[in-house]
Amino acid sequence: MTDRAYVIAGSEATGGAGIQADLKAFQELGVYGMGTITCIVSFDPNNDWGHRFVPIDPGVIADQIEAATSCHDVDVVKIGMLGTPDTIDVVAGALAARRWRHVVLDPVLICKGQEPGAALDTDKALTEKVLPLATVITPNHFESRTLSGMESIDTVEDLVEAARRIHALGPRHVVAKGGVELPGPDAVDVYFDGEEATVLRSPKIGEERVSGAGCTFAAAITAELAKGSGVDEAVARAKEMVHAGISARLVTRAPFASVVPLAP
Ligand code: PXL
Repeated sequence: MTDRAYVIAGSEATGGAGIQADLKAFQELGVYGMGTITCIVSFDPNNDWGHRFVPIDPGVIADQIEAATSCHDVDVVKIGMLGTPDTIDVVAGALAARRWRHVVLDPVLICKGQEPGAALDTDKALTEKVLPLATVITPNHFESRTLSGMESIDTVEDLVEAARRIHALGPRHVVAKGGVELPGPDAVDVYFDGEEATVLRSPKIGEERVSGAGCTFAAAITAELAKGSGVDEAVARAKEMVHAGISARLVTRAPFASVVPLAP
């Protein structure tokens, strides 16, 4: 296990999503993982499993990034949930200060329990400061609508259009995920590399969202890139991993199942 990958993301204590899922995916794909925590999300079983959200002090985030990047020679990083404009500032600054072969951005936009006003500021800061640094971005259906400015995404053609529009915001590679929100029997993703749009499909496994699927997808892309795969190959392998992980999902006491990151 000599290839190394880095993740800057939030903690999600149940283990389904966030940095817990990311590091499992790295390990499963044979990559040594290191991680920096940006915020702590604790689902609330007494309040409909809503998110309790606590940001980490920006200085502590900077310290973690300094520790990880000083200790390890690493040039591939995944960015997960950031959560506040202050966090985005410190992470964007740290990213810009180094050369990265790949920055994989999972643009986690809203978190239940956050003020809608704060969420808008966060969306704007993410779009302005982090999107242009990303080499790969993996928006889900909601994030694709928000980032593309499209009112609805109902067909594969709409998803292709969203991927093209998001590409124009700066990232070199876009993987727009249809998930269970895009009607039809398949989970469809559109990979756009700036020239060509490729449609990836796998049969949907049920119609319910599974916690951590998006985190696992972006983490698996990151791990594969760390091992030297091309982006197209990394995306295809990540899709296989998410399919396997959703098939093996854990039923929990919460009203959602949790993905189990499994190498395909
Ligand atoms: O799945 C999105 C996500 C990412 N990161 C953290 C989360 C969640 C969803 O709950 O809590 C920390």
